[in-house]
Amino acid sequence: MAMERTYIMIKPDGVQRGLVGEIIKRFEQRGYKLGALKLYQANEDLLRKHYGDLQEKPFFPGLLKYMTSGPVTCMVWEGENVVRMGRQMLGETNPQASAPGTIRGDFSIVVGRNICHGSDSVASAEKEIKLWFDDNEVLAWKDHSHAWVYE
Ligand code: DAT
Ligand code: MG
Repeated sequence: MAMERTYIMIKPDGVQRGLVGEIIKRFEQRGYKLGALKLYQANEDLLRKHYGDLQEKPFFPGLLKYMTSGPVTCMVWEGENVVRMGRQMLGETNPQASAPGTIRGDFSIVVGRNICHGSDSVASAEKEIKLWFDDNEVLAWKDHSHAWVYE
């Protein structure tokens, strides 16, 4: 299985509710490696690019308002199969369909306040990482626990 990168973002409700540390902790403890991290105020332009496929949806104006209502926390996480595993850790889009033990299943109730974003494919992860980070913000570094996480 190839090493992958995914784009994980804690949405404004997750930041406001003090869940940044909890969410970082879950990815760290699983064994994934942090590649980039920043607190960021998103604007509509960037969000239209990020959520390009949803622009025609009736909830899109509300989604823009929500996502620009305060800072988000932008992260790159790296590791084996991290795109799919990251989505699994987040839970379903609708928190009420999310199992307990997932981030959305543990910390949220409605789809319009679902706490976090995770890339849905390797291709969208690479696109989203480029969109939210400059090249020099994403770091390559040697993780001392690599040999203890992987065979
Ligand atoms: P996901 O975030 O699980 O990848 P998505 O890409 O389909 O889900 O939608 C992006 C976000 O848009 C989602 O996290 C919350 C919002 N959203 C999706 N469907 C919605 C709906 N029916 N009503 C309100 N917001 C919705
Ligand atoms: Mg999505």
